[in-house]
Amino acid sequence: MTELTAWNPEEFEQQLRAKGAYYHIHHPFHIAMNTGKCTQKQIQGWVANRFYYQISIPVKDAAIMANCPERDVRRHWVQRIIDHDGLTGDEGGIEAWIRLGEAVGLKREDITSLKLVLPGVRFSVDAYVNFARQSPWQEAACSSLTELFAPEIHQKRLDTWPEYYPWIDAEGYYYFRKRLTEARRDVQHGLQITLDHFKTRAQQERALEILQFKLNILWTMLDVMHVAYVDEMPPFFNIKAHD
Ligand code: AHQ
Repeated sequence: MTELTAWNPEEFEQQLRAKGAYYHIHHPFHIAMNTGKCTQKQIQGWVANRFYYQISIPVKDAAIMANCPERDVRRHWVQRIIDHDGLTGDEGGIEAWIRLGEAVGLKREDITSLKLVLPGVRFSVDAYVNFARQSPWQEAACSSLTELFAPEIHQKRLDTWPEYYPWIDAEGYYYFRKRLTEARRDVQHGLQITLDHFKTRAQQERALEILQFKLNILWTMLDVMHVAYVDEMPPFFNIKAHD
C-alpha cells in the first residue's frame, strides 16, 4: 500500500485543532456547569475530583522532563511545574485550586485528603501520568495539546459562573484567570514540539491518536462525575455496608 502523503505544518495543525470537537467543554456535565444547572454539591464534587488532576500535572510534567535529554526543551517545560507547584512567595496553581475549593464551600481538608476523589477519576488521571512516564517525551508533550482548547473553557467559566453561582466567592476564580495566559504560552511550545517531531503521515496520525487518548481521559473523568453526582450512583451506592 502506498504511504499517504504527510500533511504540511498548517494542515497538520488544522487536523490537531479539529479534535476540539471532542473536547470536554461539550460534555453534558460541563454544559450543565456553564449554564447554571449544577447544584453546589455537584460543583464541589467537580472541584474536589479535579484537584487530583491538578496535583498530578506537575508529576506528569516531571516525568516528561526526566525522559527528555534536550536542555532547551527542559528549560521551557520546567515552567509548567513551577506554575502548579509555585515557588517561595508565589503559591502556584495547586494552592489556587484549593482556594477555588474553599470558594465553593469545601474545607481545605476535604480537598487535600483526596477522600472525595472517585475511583474512575483516579484511574483516568493515573493513566495520563503513566502514559507520560512510559512514552517518548515528544508523545507525552503532544498529549498536553488538549490545552489548545483550554483558554475557551476557562473564559467560559469566568463569563458564566459569577452570574449563575453568586454564592461562589470570586476569590476562587483566580485559577481560571491564571490559566488563560499560562495555557496559551504552554500550548505554543507543545505545538512546536509536535509539529517538529511528527513528520511522516503515519507519525502525524499517531499524534492525533495521542490527542484523542487525552481527550478520552478528560471526557471519562466527567462521565464518572456525572454518574456519581447527577445520576446519584456513586460507587457501591446500592450495597449495604457491612460493619
Ligand atoms: O488546569 C489545567 C492544566 O493545568 C492543564 C495542564 C495541561 C496538560 O499538561 O495536560 N492540561 C491542563 C488542563 C487544565 N484545565 C482543564 C480544565 O478544563 O480546566 C483543561 C486541561 C486540558 O485541556 O488538558
